[in-house]
Amino acid sequence: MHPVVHEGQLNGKGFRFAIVASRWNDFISSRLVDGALDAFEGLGVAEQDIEIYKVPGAFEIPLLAQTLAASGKFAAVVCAGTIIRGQTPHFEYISGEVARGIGQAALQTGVPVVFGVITADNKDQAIGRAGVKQGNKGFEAATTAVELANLYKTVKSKK
Ligand code: INI
Repeated sequence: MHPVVHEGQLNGKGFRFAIVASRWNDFISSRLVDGALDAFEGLGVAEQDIEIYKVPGAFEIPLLAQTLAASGKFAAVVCAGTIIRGQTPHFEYISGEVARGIGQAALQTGVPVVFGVITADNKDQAIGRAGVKQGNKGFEAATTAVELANLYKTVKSKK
């Protein structure tokens, strides 16, 4: 049997994307944004088709991501932030809420909202996930966003 397999292409040309980035641990989160921009550029997304929105902390990411996804302006939304266990006794609550909220933003809007948030035990671990290319969670999230933009375009065109 050879059923049809649908997979999103890694071509970002003509799609618009939003990045929601939090400022907590900005020395790491800004590297995630750089990684996302690097991936978008490599996949052919035009600079004018990318908008970056900044929020104070990761806890603020889901609502803005959901609002942007619901706006109909973007093919996908990339979320970038850094939550470090050692910095807060609320680590589990914040991480859990952010992950749940980002997932819910996608489900409630029908627009891909991609999880590019680092949840790490310590600063070194977080830095290790904000390196170059495949070692950068922002790069990975933007690549996922492009793939999903293409996949959903295929799915919607088949209605
Ligand atoms: N926000 C983060 O993005 N990362 C963290 O590590 C963090 N810690 O450690 O507390 C953090 N807290 C702030 C939170 O996201 C909200 O901005 C704040 O609670 C206001 O709602």
